[in-house]
Amino acid sequence: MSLENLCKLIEEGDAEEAKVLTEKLLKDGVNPLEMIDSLTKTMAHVGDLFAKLDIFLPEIMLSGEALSAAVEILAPYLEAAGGREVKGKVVLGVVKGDLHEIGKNIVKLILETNGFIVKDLGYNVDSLQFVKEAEAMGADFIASSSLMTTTMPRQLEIIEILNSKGIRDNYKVVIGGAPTSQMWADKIGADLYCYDAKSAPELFSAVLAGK
Ligand code: B12
Repeated sequence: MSLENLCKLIEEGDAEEAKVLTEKLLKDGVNPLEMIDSLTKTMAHVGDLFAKLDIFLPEIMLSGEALSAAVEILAPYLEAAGGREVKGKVVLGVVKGDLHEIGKNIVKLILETNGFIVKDLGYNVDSLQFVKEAEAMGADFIASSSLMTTTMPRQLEIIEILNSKGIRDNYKVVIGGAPTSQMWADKIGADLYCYDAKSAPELFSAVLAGK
């Protein structure tokens, strides 16, 4: 049984078998970050099937649940690999109107296991709440996830609120999520776009160091 089999189980939405195989692959020494990469690609493929009407919402939901179940098994293995020094404070959430939280949960896990303190605001988070929570926490980063073209403008809204309060320079604004891009980050004036969760710790540190 290989990583390919695990991807198949996620696609089929078989959470129970996915958990068993995730455990087995980890014991066989497969890198947990490599697993997350492959599973993320599988979910993108599931999304394409949905877009083509080859599958419907219940199937996506089952795949999402299976992926979350696998990530739960992966969590302690990532934690074991993490560092201890505090590298920065992050307010993280999924923007208003958007319920896609799996990617955000992975980002949280990877940041935390790499020495960042993360305040997880959950999903469907009002733009003003990102800002209020960042002020309350004294955060270094405001990081938002958007999975739909219809909710991406909320990432701009967060920056507009910071500008209107005159506190834009107090925070590094980070954006992520499948439909977002470097081009979108440049357009809205975000400090950082992250393509995936794996690269987040290094990129966050570089942006904080002004590199
Ligand atoms: C799973 C899923 C769902 C699940 C969500 C379950 C959950 N608890 O999260 C359910 C079934 C609930 C769902 C519902 C809907 N969905 Co949906 N869904 C998906 C799907 C298949 C996968 C998303 C996912 O979890 N991927 C896996 C994770 C790990 O990847 P990721 O989120 O991209 O995150 C990675 C990176 O992007 C990055 N990252 C993400 N965020 C951030 C943030 C920061 C700060 C950083 C640093 C990095 C980062 O790190 C992650 C790991 O590397 C996508 C397809 C796709 N291509 O994305 C469609 C998709 C996003 N959904 C879509 C749609 C249309 C819907 C619905 C409207 C369906 C409907 N008709 O009701 C509803 C909307 C609900 C809402 N209001 O949000 C469309 C969106 C189209 C658009 N407008 O852009 C997509 C693209 C499918 C499609 N091709 O049509 N969905």
